[in-house]
Amino acid sequence: EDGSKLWLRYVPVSKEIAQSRSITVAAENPIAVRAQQELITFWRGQSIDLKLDKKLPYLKDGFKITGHSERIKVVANEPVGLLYAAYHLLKLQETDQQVSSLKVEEIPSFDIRMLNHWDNLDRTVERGYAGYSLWKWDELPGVISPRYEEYARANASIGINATVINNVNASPQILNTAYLAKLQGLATVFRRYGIKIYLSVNFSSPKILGGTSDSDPLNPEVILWWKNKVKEIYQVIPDFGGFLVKANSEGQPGPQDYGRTHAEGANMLAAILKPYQGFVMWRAFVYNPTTEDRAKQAYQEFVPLDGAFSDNVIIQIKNGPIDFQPREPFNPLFGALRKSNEMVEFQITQEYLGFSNHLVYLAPLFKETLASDTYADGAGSTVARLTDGTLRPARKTAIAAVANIGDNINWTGHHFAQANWYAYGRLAWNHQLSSEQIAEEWIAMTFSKDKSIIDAVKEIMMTSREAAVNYMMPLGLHHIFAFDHHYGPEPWGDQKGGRPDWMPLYYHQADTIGVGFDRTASGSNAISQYSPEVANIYGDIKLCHDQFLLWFHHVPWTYTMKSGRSLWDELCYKYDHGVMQVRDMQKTWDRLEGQVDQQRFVEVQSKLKIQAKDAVWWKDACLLYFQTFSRRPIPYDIERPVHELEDLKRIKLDMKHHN
Ligand code: BDP
Repeated sequence: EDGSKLWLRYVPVSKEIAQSRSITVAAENPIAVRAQQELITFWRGQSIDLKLDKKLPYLKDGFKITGHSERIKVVANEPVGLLYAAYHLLKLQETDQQVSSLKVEEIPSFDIRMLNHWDNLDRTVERGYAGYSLWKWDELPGVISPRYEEYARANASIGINATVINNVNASPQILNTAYLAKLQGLATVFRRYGIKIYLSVNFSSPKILGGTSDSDPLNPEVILWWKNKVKEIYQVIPDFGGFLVKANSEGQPGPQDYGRTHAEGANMLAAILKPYQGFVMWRAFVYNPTTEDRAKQAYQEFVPLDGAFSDNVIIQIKNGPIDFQPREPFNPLFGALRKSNEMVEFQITQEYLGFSNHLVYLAPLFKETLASDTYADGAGSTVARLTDGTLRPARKTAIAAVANIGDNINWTGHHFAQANWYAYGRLAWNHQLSSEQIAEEWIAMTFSKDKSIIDAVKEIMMTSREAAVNYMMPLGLHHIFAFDHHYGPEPWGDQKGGRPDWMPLYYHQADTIGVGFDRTASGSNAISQYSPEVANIYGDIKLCHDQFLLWFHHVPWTYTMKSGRSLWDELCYKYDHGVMQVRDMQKTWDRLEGQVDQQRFVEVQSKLKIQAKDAVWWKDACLLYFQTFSRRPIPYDIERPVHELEDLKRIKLDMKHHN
């Protein structure tokens, strides 16, 4: 049990079962035939008829299942809908749900359900903690690793239908003719599972690859280069999805290098992709080391461009305004862009959540953002409804997340990190599902169908995200991790010569009075970027939820919290609680010894030990450091620090070798 099978543990049926029922498909299509094949091999129940019905466009790539004990009918509007239905049926089977009378209709929440790989061409993975890249460029296209198909199948089983296979910090070489042949090899495998390939592109590609004089998006020579390149791509990959672009961000080139706007850059590419039905995902992750609050910069950059983007451009926006922190308020761009397509970008890889060492179930984080009410179009304008087309019609709706997948035998480095890949796919398919429901499905398919085991594992998962927030950055603290690797705590960090907006001091603003970033009108006024209904709450120290308090306010150490404690005491209790939550996760897991397979039991147990030690490390580092400002005792009823602050400051991890 090395975890390589993920949640796909179906067992082939016996000959007798196979002969006792029929699985038919009324379509020639290879994806439809694959759906049939999966069911022939693994379905233990009654006969099934799969059928395409082009008269049901409202289903999109979803499906309808009706059935009774003798026969099940599956109808879909697209072949891939039949495949999704097959996995749906197998999920019902694997989670012991009844299939004797079925009435199911599933229509996906988002049209484009996408993974973003941050994989480099040398097979290292930016912020990847599960080994090297899955894509073996040196062997492609001659050798097609069986893992490509396993990857595609796993994605299809949860409804993912799009993948950006390379890093947003993109090498221009990905567009080289030699690489396009390799991509064709991948695309051929993915296509069988209804997955489209997209590419991250470097905005300077024309100049670097094509030798044009510059990469100005208005330069006809540059436009011609892109036209030819796009044509070449579609010749080898006719169903190519489009481009993802990180421009003028963290040193990447972009249209602003030539005095052009993000819209001019995006629209140039969009116009070229349009005849092929291609899309441009243009990232809003832009900020510069200016005096302006980093949390405000993307909004300031993009809101003035609202209305200028073509209809096949989707602005891809990180869930929060800073950068995938354990907890952030929603990004104020959601809803504020009224005439542009918007999509959420989540991060599944745990860059700021303990890498693949910490067990942190991310469904609650994803749901928190999706359920956030922006009030942009009145009450109920949640991030989910603003991006899924229900409030604002869009040509295509989309959602993306940065993958946590590598060539590690268990795919994601931590057995439980698989649950985050799974949960993301399930929420992209149906954002109404609850975190608990998704956890239950995943546990039943991955570990055990035993109710008491499901309950215990679910308890661990459901505690884990809040635990991580508590032991890392409670009460709205953010960005206080070590500057280079982002693993451990470094609230004291002020790397000489480094960008001020990459330093923890910039974000926590601790002094002898208090701690926290004043983003109210008396400070950076970032709250003004939210609708008044939201700003009134975030901006008022009395109304602001504890979880965002230090995100929006500089709060005195003596301030009385809702709990009645002082801020300082509350902070101490939060860190301590986080540590205790991890200890409880350990206890619950240890009780499962003998009930889950030994290999995964021990591997998870070892990782939980690291997590428990790291939680204490975070707690001690942050409390001892902040205590130098608060000059108050750590409440005597909580665990005493076991480290010296000066020792912690000396820890230097070489995280480059973390993989
Ligand atoms: C940050 C990562 C960096 C990415 C960047 C991005 O530290 O490696 O390139 O986001 O999303 O979180 O572009």
